[in-house]
Amino acid sequence: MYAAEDADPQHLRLPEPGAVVLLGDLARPDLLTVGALRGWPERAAEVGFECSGSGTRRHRFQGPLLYDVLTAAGPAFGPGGRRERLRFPVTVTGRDGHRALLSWAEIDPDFGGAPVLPATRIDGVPLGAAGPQPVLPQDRRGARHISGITAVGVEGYLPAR
Ligand SMILES: Nc1nc2c(c(=O)[nH]1)N[C@H]1C(S)=C(S)[C@@H](COP(=O)(O)O)O[C@H]1N2
Ligand SMILES: [Mo]
Repeated sequence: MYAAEDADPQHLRLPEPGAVVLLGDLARPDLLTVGALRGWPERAAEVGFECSGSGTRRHRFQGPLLYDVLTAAGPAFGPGGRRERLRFPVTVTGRDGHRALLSWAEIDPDFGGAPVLPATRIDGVPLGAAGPQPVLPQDRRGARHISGITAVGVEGYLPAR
């Protein structure tokens, strides 16, 4: 399996097109594919992103909640209850090096509760070899809708006190 120390997820060698490694401080690191993610309960999101060049782009995305997928991987939050969860960033890395940082609290229903998806379909069409794409319905701009992602990381960042 891949470890978080493989510090350059941009150059991870993945077993199939569209596969994404889920790594970090997790009990169950995983390999996410559109096929595997289609087994999860699905949400839909109608999203419009304002783009500088091309106006507002509207799409309907479907996929599981990122929160559910990451929770199933067993983040190592420790015994401190919900306060522990505030120390964990969620990183999303594209093959081209475009990256974004979310926080666990942003997607956690006890805090921000944003219904972020790894989308497996766009406008009804399966993403397949394009791989799952993060969709953040709360965003006005499309910059976190990263295409060609290779890795999602969940790592305790701030030391526990
Ligand atoms: N991998 C990758 N994804 C990316 C980007 C990028 O540079 N690399 N740019 C982002 C930005 S700034 C925008 S506005 C949207 C544009 O999405 P579109 O190409 O589907 O219109 O893609 C986002 N996803
Ligand atoms: Mo953008």
